[in-house]
Amino acid sequence: MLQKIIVALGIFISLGLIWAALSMNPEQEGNLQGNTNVVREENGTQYIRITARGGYSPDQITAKANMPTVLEIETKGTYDCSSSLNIPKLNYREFLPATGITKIDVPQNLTTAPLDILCGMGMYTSTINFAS
Ligand SMILES: [Cu+2]
Repeated sequence: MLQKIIVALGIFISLGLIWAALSMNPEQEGNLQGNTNVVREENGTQYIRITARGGYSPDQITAKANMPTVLEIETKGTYDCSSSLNIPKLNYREFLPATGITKIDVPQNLTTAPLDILCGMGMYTSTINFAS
């Protein structure tokens, strides 16, 4: 009897752990993603991919300084405030489509100091740091 209860408890706890691991995974991936799929270079231009949904991910990015740069802001069923995009240094303030990729040019002379991206109310942010 006791053995059965222990086995049942074991299964119950295992399932709980698996469920917890599965449900945590997407967020962890987002945070651990780092720069691997975020910054890429093509034909002398640097592309920075940022996901806008419930905030901006990643929220800290390191890119190369003094390079023609294009931001690619990706929305995926984004209906929250992060679709209202504000980039003060670019005088950019637009509503993004709920789903899609919006490309924004960053002039090379603005790729030296950190560039802040904010939602319309300023509660979500992401910062691109340019390192030479
Ligand atoms: Cu907001």
